[in-house]
Amino acid sequence: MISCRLPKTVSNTENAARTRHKKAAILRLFHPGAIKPVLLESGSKTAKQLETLHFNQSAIHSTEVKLATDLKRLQSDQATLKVEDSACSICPAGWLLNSGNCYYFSTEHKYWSYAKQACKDQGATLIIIDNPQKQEFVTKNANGKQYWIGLHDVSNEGTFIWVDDSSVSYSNWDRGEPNNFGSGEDCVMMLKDGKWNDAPCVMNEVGWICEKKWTC
Ligand SMILES: [Ca+2]
Ligand SMILES: [Ca+2]
Repeated sequence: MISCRLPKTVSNTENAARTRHKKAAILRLFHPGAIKPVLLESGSKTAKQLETLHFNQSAIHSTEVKLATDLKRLQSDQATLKVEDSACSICPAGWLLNSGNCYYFSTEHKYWSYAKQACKDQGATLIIIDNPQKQEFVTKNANGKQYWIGLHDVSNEGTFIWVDDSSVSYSNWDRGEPNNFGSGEDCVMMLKDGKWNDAPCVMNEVGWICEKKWTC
C-alpha cells in the first residue's frame, strides 16, 4: 500500500498561536516592569557621565585659577626685573659708571693697605688699570689728586702684580718709574696727571680708586 505524505501546512490555529506568542513577547519587553531596569541602568550611566563631566569641569577651573595665579606672579617678576634692569645703568651713590664697571674716587687720604681694605669692604677692589681706555677714564676724573691703584711689588721686589694676582699687560709709568726709591717703594699710586709712580706703602695723604663690576 502506497502512503502519500502531504506537505505540512500551517493551520490557522497554529498561526494564531504564533501571533499571540509574539504579542506576548513584545508586551513583556515594553512592560513597565521590564522597561524600568533598562531606564535605571541608562539613568545610572548618564549620572556617572555627568559626575565625570562635573569633575573634569572642576579640574579645568582649578587649572584656570592656578594659571591666573602664575600669570600674576610672572607679571610681578617682570615688573621687578624691569626695575632692576633700569637700576643696572646706575652705580651706587658716589660711584661712576664706565664700561660696565663702577668706580669710587675716595675723598679720604690713607695708606695703601687701608685703601685696599676700604674697597674690599664695599665689595670692590683697588682699581686694576689694564687698558688705555680705563686709564683715560680715571685720568679725566682724577681732579688733580693722587690715588692708590691696585698694583704692588710687595711679594717680589721689582715684579709688579695687580691685587687679583694678575700680571701687568698695560702700564703708564711716569718717567724714571718705578724706581723703588729710598728705603723701598712697593705700592703704586696714580699721579695728578695719570702717570704711575711706586711709593712707600705707608704713605698717607693719598686717595684711592675702587672698582667693581656692576651686574644685574
Ligand atoms: Ca718695590
Ligand atoms: Ca717711585
